[in-house]
Amino acid sequence: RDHEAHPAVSGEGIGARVRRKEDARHLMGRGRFAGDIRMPGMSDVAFLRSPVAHARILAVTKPQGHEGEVFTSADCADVADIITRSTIPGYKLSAHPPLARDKVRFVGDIVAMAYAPTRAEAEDLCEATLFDYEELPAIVDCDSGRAPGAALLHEAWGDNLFLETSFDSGGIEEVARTAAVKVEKRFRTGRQCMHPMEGKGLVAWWDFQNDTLVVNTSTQVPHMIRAGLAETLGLPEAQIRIAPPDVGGGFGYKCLLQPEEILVAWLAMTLKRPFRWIEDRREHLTAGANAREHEYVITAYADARGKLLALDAEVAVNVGAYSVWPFTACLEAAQAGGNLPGPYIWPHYRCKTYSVATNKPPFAPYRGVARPGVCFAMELTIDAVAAAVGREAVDVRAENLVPAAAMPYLNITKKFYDSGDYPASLATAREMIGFEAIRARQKMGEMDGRRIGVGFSTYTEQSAHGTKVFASWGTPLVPGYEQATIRLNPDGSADVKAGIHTIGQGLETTLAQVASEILTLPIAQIRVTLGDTATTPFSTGAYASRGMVMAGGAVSKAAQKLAEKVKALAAHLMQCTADQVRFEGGAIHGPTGSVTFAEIARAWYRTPEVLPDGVDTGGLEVTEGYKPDVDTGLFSYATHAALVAVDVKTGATEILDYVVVEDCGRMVNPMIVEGQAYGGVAQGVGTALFEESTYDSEGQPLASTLVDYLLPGPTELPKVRIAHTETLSPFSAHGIKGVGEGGAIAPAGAIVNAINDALKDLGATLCEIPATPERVLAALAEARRA
Ligand code: MCN
Ligand code: SMO
Repeated sequence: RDHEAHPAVSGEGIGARVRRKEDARHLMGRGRFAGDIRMPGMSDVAFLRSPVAHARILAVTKPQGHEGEVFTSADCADVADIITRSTIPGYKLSAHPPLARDKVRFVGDIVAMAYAPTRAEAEDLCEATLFDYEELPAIVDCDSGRAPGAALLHEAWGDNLFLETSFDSGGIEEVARTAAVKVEKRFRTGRQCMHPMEGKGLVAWWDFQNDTLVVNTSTQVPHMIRAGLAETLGLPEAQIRIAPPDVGGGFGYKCLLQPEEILVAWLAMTLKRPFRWIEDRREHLTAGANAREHEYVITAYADARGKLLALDAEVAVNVGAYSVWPFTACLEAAQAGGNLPGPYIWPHYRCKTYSVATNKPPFAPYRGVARPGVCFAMELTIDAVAAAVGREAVDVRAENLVPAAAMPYLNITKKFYDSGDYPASLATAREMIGFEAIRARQKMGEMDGRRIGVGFSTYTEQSAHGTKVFASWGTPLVPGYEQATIRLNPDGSADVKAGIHTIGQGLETTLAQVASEILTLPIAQIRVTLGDTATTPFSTGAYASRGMVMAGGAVSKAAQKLAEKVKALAAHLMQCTADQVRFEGGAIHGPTGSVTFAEIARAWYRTPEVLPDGVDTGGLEVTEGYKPDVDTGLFSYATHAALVAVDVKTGATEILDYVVVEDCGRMVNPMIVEGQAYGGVAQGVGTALFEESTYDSEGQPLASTLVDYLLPGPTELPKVRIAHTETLSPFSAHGIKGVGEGGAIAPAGAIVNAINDALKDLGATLCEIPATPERVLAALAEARRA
């Protein structure tokens, strides 16, 4: 790790490599997750799930003597279907009854719910509930979903497409006639589950004191979940409190309104007692929302040196049975179309996307959203263009990246790349991985007979999504703002409260660092409380790599307003003017002396009568909202480089070296940024080599345990060497950009390019992930046949 590159700045403000505040409780087992909550009289909830992928429900028989403890759709008629609207023209609405009504549309769709004193008893009640189904043909892949005469998931639609989009910059035909090089490729990415360390879970109960439904749910987006529950339960939003406990990872999975969440909350609202549901791994593997199943058909045109001229693409995404709330089923495909050109200059671009409804679980955002697939397809395309013109891919890549001199750059799909030096990041990665030495080593061959290869992958990561970005995506349920409150306490410490939540990504520390940057208080004296809708200002939530910029910006603005108030009081106490007051080392200095934050607080809270007229009577508490100076999001970027060894006898791949050169503007905490990059790479290695949620032709999930669904562990992960550059965004507070998803975007591109580099003498090329041993051997066999 590159610890020395950026020494901590003085103090604990922005840029300081301080230890995370939240880690003390987590490392000592003192965290409080949904599964840790105990309440008197609490019942456990279990769900009965459809065993078939597509069927009509004919009849239900509940176990005798337990009618009041088992619920089917008929018992919950007052629960509204999950219907997720969008303003995108042509988008088709799906209605997802939290308890299936007439039809089931995927294995795992909920058909009944039971509660009992223990989970085991609740599961027994589910098992004793019998359903008669009339099975219907299952749609499992995009081709059969789009085939004429296909069985329909949502009969009224007339086809199985949530949405089709097309983009055309014009000029493709002209280029196609004249371009020296034409490369045609098909790529496919496997379906994935998200596997946060803690699965989804919640406790819901009725608070008689405040006449309020309280939901302790493991979520990334508490304020949005409140709106979603209000909509589906028909309870006023003000009568719902979302008080999320600690969240053991979210990665996108926990930014949906889940049917289980609605149903458990409904039980608490209806029966006025506490209920709990904790997702188990099998539920997560077979019924929880999925991500990443993309198919690409790409034609790229270039000149004889590999200068990119035009890109013609089709993307189909297998998005499952229903639109999730609040993102719809179309986020993935629409993002894929918008992001495919990547960090490169493409003079012409045409793209059609299809969001295909299938009898699989719904699609949710997962770290990187569309971009891990997009980056994989684009980076393999670049290598294919380079192969076609007989040059090193790393050189072709460098010549086509948007150069620093062109920043800010509006790309072909109107993405506003605000700042950065993409070629420099590639050059650094090339140097760090030791590109020339690897080429020399390849000529010598490996002692153990394996083949080594090197691959690169460069991407942009849109971050800091605000109101206008979400509006342009057509998701009216997502407000896009962040706000924060800061208060100076009587003891001179500060409280920061924000509606965004902490999900493992470190905001408890980094938001304190932002406040410390302004006030110079040590972060131990800044308490950060997040997510509880009863005590925090309205928020959108922690996803889309927006937390640091948006909530950080709000904390910064609020702290600056608070600083003005403090300075006015300090000026009075020190008999000087406010502009003579400055903060340093947690104290307040004037021309002739200093006071402490505690003295200021005491003056306001305990002896307000001594304060002169004209002193602000608004108190020492400020709430502010924030948005960056551009409405288009801010773009971080990185280059990843991988060195792999492939065993052509077994097809196994080992990652020998891995380099990340990243730029997220000003790093608030470089240690956390490195953790983000490392964690993202771990998930990206899963995408590249291991993880796939496979289904048979009848829509039955085949990977229902962690023996079938392979997650990479420490032994599969490389030592990641990370280097940073800090190109400050000119458009955000402190020049900060987001970083939360980036690590997961690039690995598949870099690793599979490296595998293909290792196999290039044998004429084998992989175009599908995960690059399992079977797929490597199949590619080798195909090369031998050709
Ligand atoms: N940060 C920083 N300096 C910057 C940018 C970020 O120090 N210039 C730190 C901050 O602590 C910030 C974190 O890095 O919280 C991630 O930054 P940001 O990109 O703003 O992302 P969010 O805070 O909005 O977190 C969500 C993001 C997403 S979208 C996914 S998916 C993901 C990710 O964060 N899920 C995570 N990282 C995760 N990390 C953990 N441990 N658990 C998850 O569920
Ligand atoms: S997938 Mo991240 O929660 O946007």
